[in-house]
Amino acid sequence: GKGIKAKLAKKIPIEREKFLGIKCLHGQKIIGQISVNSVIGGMRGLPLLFCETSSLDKNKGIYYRGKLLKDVCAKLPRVQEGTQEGTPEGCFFLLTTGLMPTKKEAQEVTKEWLKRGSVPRYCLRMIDSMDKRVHPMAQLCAASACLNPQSQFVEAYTKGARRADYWKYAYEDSMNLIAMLPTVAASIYANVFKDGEGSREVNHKEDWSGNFCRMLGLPEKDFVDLMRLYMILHADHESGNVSAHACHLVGTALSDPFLSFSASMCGLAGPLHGLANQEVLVWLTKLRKAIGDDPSDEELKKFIDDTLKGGQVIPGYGHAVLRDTDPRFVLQNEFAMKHCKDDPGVKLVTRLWKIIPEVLKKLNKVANPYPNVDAHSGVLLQHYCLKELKFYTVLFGVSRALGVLSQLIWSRALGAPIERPKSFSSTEICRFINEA
Ligand code: FAM
Repeated sequence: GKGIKAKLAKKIPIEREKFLGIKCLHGQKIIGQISVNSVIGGMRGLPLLFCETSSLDKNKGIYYRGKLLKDVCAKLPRVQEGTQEGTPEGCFFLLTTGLMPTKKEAQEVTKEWLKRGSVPRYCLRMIDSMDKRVHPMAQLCAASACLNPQSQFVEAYTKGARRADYWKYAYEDSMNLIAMLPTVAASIYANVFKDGEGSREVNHKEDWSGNFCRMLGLPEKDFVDLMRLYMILHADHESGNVSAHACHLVGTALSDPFLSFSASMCGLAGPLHGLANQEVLVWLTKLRKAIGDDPSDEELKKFIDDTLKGGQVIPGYGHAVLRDTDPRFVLQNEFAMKHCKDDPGVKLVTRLWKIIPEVLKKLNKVANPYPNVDAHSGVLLQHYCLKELKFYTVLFGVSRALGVLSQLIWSRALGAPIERPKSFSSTEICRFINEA
């Protein structure tokens, strides 16, 4: 069979068998320990979650379906004429099915999304009625949630569908939601920043990213390529980060994919998660104002020192898991070197990549002194004239949909039960401590 659904229909029964086997034979095996710190410290690093689509290795980097991100980017088929990047459509095929798509298979996903891309009028009316002061991320959350009357999952569930079939409806809803996201996001952008000026027409000659960029009013070929790359790089990051976990958690209540994605975006909107890319640009802007576009190494080091002395962190540096330069930073830098190496912002980011780690290492406490994904994305978006910082997290969110919804389909396929960990009061924790 062709297409993602056919591939899933073949693979899911096999994976279910495997799962059942693991559960029956090894379900009681202990693979971790829970400390008091785990309970009160955000469950950091606890081996608690299941994720089939992607994984992180602290030294080797990020894997999508067992393939290093840089190989994923190199191998995804180039679909449009003249493009240098693979497509997010192909990436979604990989994340859901675990298989690298052929060119034709990636094109099929594009066709599917074009077919499903028209946003119901009532949803666009709701977006249009929003006050401009509502943050673009809050608008994205509202818009995704309000699409819930479209849910085939809700309809099937209400009619008493079999549990074994839930994934099929989760798949349909996810495909429809992803297909609609460029129009939803571009409408938010037009309303908040361009007095409502902008197209909402889906052009069937363009792919998902091409349509998105054109609707944003930025149809330049290289920017579309950047968008393809950006959408691939930000898609998936295991299942323990806030946006992925929020989607999964809400999904286990059998809330539909529109609501689950909305919850995911509420989490991405936080300053410790999706908002960090914005802070990098704020910091770089301050730096350029203070010491200019072409400062000496000494001036840069002093500016970095002053930031640290002021009690602030260097935004875009460090990572909770990775212990080397974030591959997503490297891939964006490779793009920048190909397309806009003379851009002053790009030059600065590239120079800082050498200088900041040396300074951070001297603090003797930073677990990872190297840049993360957020250190680079802003200057690239600025270069192509997407200047509105408040919109950057929406781009991240559109991309993240690919990962969290792939995970959601698999959660329904494997019958992930409702999440319900046990909680303890401080009195109970003290009792544990006294008993230990
Ligand atoms: N600049 C200065 N100090 C830093 C630092 C940085 N970029 N990164 C870590 N440290 C400090 C950190 O504040 C801590 O100091 P204290 O013990 O005095 O509190 C110490 O180094 C150890 O922290 P860590 O173990 O290296 O980092 P964590 O795992 O606790 O936190 C980050 C990881 C990403 C939150 C942290 O590195 C940070 O705040 N970075 C800057 C902000 C940033 O870029 N966030 C975006 C992360 C991105 F990947 C994303 O989620 N979108």
